[in-house]
Amino acid sequence: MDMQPIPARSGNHNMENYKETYENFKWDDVKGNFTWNQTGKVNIAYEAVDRHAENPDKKNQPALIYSAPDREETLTFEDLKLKSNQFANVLKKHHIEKGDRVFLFMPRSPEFYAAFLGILKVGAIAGPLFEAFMEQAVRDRLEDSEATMLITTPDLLDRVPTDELPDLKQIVLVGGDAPGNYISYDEEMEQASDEFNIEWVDLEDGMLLHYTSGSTGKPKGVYHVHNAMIQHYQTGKWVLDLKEDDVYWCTADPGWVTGTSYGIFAPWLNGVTNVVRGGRFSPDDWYGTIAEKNISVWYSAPTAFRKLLSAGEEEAKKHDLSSLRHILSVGEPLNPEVVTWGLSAFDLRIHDTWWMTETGGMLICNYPAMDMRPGSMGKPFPGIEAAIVDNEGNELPPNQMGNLAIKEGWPSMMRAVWQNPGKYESYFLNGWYVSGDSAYKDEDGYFWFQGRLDDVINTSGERVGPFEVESKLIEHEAVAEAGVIGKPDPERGEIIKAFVTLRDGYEQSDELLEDIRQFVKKGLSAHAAPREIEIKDTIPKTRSGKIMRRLLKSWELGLPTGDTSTLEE
Ligand code: 6R9
Repeated sequence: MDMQPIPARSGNHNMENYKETYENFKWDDVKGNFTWNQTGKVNIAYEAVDRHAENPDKKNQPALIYSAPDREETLTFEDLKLKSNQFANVLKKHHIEKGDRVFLFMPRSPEFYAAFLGILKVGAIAGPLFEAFMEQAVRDRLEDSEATMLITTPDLLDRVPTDELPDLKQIVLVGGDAPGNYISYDEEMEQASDEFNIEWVDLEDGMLLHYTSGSTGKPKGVYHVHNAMIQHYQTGKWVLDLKEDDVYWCTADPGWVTGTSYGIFAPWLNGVTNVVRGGRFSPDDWYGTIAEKNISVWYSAPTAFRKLLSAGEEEAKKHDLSSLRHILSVGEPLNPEVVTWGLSAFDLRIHDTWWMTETGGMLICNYPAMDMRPGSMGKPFPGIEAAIVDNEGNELPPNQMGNLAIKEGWPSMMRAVWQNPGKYESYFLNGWYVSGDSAYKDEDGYFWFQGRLDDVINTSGERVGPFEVESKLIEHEAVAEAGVIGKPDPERGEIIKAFVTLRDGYEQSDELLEDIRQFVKKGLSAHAAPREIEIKDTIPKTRSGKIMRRLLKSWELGLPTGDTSTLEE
């Protein structure tokens, strides 16, 4: 679909002199917005919350509006400061120190946000895990990070294999009783003081571990430091276009990077009211949330927009969505069709943004201040040098497809892959961070996403590593070998398709296929469970034993199979 550019919004946005700003911007200029620039005392939680709580004009402003079908609660910046102080005291009482890994495995709730900030206030490293993870996914992440404390709920406890996690010394239970050796969140919070001396850290000290999937091996721990606040703040200002009286809603769960960088840090660093909606997605619920909470800035994902689109425009028109003034998207390619739909459903542009867990913050974006070309991810953020490079790290001319790469060294860049320096190094080539995405850049500097260069699957905006799914599949008693690919799907972007061979004595049946599917769902997570499973006689492998997922994909899509010279007999 070829569409005309959609013009910039005129006036009244945070990036007024777009061209000038672009040319003159230096990351150093952003530092003046933080108290540490004067005091030398650094902590991202202080900048995000306490700073506003100490400002008489802001302390009573709602910081968090938590809303779920069964619960509504509002915390001001002052409330959030005190609650996170209390939790920091709980952590101190239980000997959590700077640099310790403290994981959170629970649904979004006010307790989650207080605990998350408390972890940062003691200088520890927070590891948020998506609540839908099952035992294997939880175990892998806690094992690799050597987390010593986990904060979870009684419901989720049976997915935490404590006897296999020798480093995990303490578990805090949120809600309900805390038997035996468990620490009760409610009881300890009641007793804890709401005064706390924040642990001042270095800008380069760790604050966050997000596990994410690659094409090989188990998920890796992407390590972020306090310095990321510089990027969270400034992209919040210029891309999310946050202003102090906005009511902002980021739909992502903090188990994913969007839910921390832009579901916690960007709004609060900018002193903006942040809405968190719990419960399940439905068009009525989401439109209702916008209308009821008067959402003005909304950051979501193509998969959600596509579902809203298929629900029909009447569904949108049932609600008063007039509070909306700015909409953004991340996670997958934003189809031009969706942009067109957005124009008519909301009378607003949907602004695509591109970035990754590893980049910690937005890098290529559509700004309110620029003309948008539907289908393009936009242009690099000021201060970001992006290019298309070949496999040797040489820049390619416009309109040539290649590796989307970023010049090393932006503020929110990951600083390590946890316990895996080799993996970290492998991202960099010739001074470039190489993303694993393919793209091209047009003559005017707009970037256009083309696809992944590795086998990573993007299903409904969630990154799934085929290796993790294959490993789980072959644990099933009937499965001998497995190969997993992403298969294009109009609503979900891709779905997970598994090819498996059966062990002797097992026959193909619908029950068996469903059993295998459920096995992955219950062992790993719902979003990693294959929607399609196909039985094969053999799984194609290279002579060195690597599964040839590319070949499986070509077969599936009826494409030419290309070079198969490395195929095993
Ligand atoms: C923030 C986030 C990263 C991968 C990335 C790319 C895909 C993200 C996109 C996009 C097309 C966009 N992706 N944004 N593809 N257009 N605007 O999503 O992080 O979960 O690590 O995923 O998602 O393939 O490499 P993460």
